[in-house]
Amino acid sequence: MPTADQLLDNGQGVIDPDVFFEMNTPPTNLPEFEAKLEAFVDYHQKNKTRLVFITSGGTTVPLENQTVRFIDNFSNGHRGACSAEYFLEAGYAVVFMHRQFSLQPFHRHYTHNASTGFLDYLVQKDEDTIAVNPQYTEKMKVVLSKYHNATKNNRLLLLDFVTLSDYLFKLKSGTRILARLQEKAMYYLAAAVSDFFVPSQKMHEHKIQSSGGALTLTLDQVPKFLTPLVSVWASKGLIVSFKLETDANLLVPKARQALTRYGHQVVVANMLNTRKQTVTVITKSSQEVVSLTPDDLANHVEIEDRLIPQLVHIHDGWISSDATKACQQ
Ligand code: PAZ
Repeated sequence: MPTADQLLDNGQGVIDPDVFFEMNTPPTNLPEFEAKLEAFVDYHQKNKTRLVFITSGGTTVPLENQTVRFIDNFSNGHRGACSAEYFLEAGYAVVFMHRQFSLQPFHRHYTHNASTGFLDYLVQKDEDTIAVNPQYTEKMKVVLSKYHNATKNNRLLLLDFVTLSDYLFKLKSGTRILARLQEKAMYYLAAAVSDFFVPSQKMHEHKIQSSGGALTLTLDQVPKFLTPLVSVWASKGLIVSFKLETDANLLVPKARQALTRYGHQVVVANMLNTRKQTVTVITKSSQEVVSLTPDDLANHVEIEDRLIPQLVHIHDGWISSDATKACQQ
C-alpha cells in the first residue's frame, strides 16, 4: 500500500479525499448508521418532507491506534443542537449527526449545565413519587411537548461520531444517501472539524511512552472534503458551511474564499467569542449580518431563531429555481 507521503496530491502535504478513504478503515458501526439513515430518508421522501442534515460538535484526532490520547477542540454542539430545534419548528425532518455526548436538541436545556445537574430538576413528593421541581415545570412542559412532537412524528434522527475519520466516512456516506432527495435536502455543516490529523499509517499503535522524552507531533492536513461533497456527493442539495475565525479581519475574506473555492451556496461566518450573538450569512450575491439586540439578549432570544428562517428562505429559492430549471428543459 502507498504511504501518505507518496500520495500527496499537490506537493503541499494535502492528500486527495479519495485517498483518505482508501487509507483509513471505515467505522465499525457504518452499516448500522447507513441502515438507520436509509430508513429515515425513505420515510421522508414518501412524505415529501424537506430534510436537513446537521453536523454538530467537534471531531477528535487520535494520537494512537489504541487511543489513550487525542486532540480535541472547543465546540460543545450548541449551534447544531439549537439549530435542529428551529429547523423542526420550520417543518423540516432533521438528521442530527453529532459528536457523541455533545449537546442534543431539547435535552440541551437540561444538560451540560455547570450549576444545575439532572437530579436538581427533580423533587421527591413522597416515598414512592418523584416529580419535576415546580420552578422548572412550565418551561419543561413546552420543551417536552416539542420533543415528543418531533419524536412521535419520526422527524428527528440522532446519529453520532467521535473521531475525524469516523466523521468523514459518515459525512460521505450520509450525504450520498440524502442525495436522492435532490434539492429538498439541506446540508448544514456546523461541526468543528479538525484541519490537521495523524494518518493511521503514521500513528503509534500503543500508548505513547513518556520515557521517550518530550513529544514532537507532526500533523498532516485534512483533505478538502467540501470539494467532492459539493461536486459529487450532494451536488443537488443546498449546502451551508460555517466559517469560524478569531481574527475579525479574516472572517469575511475567508468565508468568500470558501464560496469561490468550493462553489456551494451559503457560508455562515462567525467569530469565536461572539458566535451566539452575531453571524454573517454570505452567498455569492449577498452578505447579511444577523445580530441580536440588547432586548433580544435580555429576553433570551437565540441567534438561531433569526438565522434558520433566513436559511429556510434561501432554501425556498433554491427549490423553486431548480423547479424552474426543470420546466425549461
Ligand atoms: O458547537 P458550538 O456552538 O460551541 O460552536 C459552533 C461553531 C463555532 C463550531 C460553528 O458555528 C462553526 O463555525 N463551525 C465551523 C467551524 C470551522 O470553521 O471549522
